[in-house]
Amino acid sequence: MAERVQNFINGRWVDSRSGRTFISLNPAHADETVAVAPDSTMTDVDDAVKAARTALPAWSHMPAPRRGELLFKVAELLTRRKTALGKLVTREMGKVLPEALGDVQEAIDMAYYMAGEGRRLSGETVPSELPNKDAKSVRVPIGVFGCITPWNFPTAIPAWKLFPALVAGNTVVLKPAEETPACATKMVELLEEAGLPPGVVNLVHGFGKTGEALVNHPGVDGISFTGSAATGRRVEALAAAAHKACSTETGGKNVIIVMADADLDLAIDGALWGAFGTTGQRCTAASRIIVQAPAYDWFLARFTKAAGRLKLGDGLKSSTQMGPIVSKAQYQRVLDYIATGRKERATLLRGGRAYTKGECKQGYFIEPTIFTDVTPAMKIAREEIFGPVVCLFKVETLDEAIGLANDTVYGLSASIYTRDVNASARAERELDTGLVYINASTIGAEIQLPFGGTKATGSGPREAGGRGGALDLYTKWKVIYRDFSGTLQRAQIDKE
Ligand code: UN1
Repeated sequence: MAERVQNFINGRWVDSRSGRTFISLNPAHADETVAVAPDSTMTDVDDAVKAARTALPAWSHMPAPRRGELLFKVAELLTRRKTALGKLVTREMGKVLPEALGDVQEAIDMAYYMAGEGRRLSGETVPSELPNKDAKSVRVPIGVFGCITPWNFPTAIPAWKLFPALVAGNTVVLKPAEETPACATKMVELLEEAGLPPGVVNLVHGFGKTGEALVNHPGVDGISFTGSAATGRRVEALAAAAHKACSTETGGKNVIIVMADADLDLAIDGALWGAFGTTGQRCTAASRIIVQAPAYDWFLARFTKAAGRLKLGDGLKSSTQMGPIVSKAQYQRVLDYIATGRKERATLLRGGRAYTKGECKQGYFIEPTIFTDVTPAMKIAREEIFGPVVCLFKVETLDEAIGLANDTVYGLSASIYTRDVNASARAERELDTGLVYINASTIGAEIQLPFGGTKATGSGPREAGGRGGALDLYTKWKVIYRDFSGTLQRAQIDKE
């Protein structure tokens, strides 16, 4: 049964003023509509931004621990609804249920973590150089934030953005991906149920033009975007031109290095999880695997065999190991990349086709695909594919592996499998990525540490927790000097 979802503006559920709608589908059964959602216009965005601006003074003045308490409630509601929400994630986005539950768990973890920030949000007090004067720095909210989220983590990524923004005292307008409007709506329903005041969180559904209206709106002070590299560049340019705070998290061309001395069975498990987990639709997915020569043939044979055994199907079935691609457009895009790889004369070792057997004929399934004989110049070696497609490379030395790993415009996640502590230390230092894993796959970042990458992977402060994480995006520093000497004291000048 298709669900009718709405925008949420100033505490009320409303349709778009345009009256237009769009639908989201179940990618495992594309004849099943999951939700009908409003296709929002600039006017709807304007209504949402105005509501967020109106709500800002009271929300930003509420003691941060009280804002944190509301997030604790959100965490509890999310925990209670985890199974239902997880099933919805699988239906609307396609990932297998255990991963969908992990998606919701990541949102729960972020809610608890950021709720605790309500009692920290700390700045510094430092001594003044003058008598009878004190000095401190405090974090203050940026204002109204526009948050634009992707479909691949339809509950976790809205949580990464909304929860730190809210605990820091910002108000928010969320524009979720058009592929997953029902998941975003459930998240916002939970925030409403937890008791957030009207206007503090607003939701506008729609496509790129809705997102662009949000980025361009003069009432928006900051933008947080996760999505494609091309759109990210555009968001960065628009935000910079208007002096808005901005963080983008975009593409990756993540890599696993397998040294010959590694625990190779473990490396196979990590490679399968990194390349084909979430059907390769993670920013952190491994799309390049570099194997040292003595282990190459063994690795190739085992990896190919294991990939061939993965069971494709509806993610709600417990036997399924790999779900569909999220949409027809993405499905076509991945198939086009596979065609490009063949044209570029890489060897298609396995997979490479749409999978239409049995129950999969109505869905957007693609076989786990492995290319070898890939040169670093090929498109499939350079561009983010965002599907179950992986390129294998053979190298002789660690230097060669690190050089190849860094030969990309992106820099999100990299991993090395080795038992050699010196090799792991060199990799840790020299891999130019935001995340480095030793003896673990490229995916599975934890929320209490900053998340993001180098080079074209994005710009601005990192997402998620910890020092150097999301609070640096959602707050700005204010420094306060208080002179209680009752005299004119001239810093730097009155020193004897
Ligand atoms: C993403 O794909 O955009 O590290 C986020 C991971 C997850 C988050 C991925 N915790 O794979």
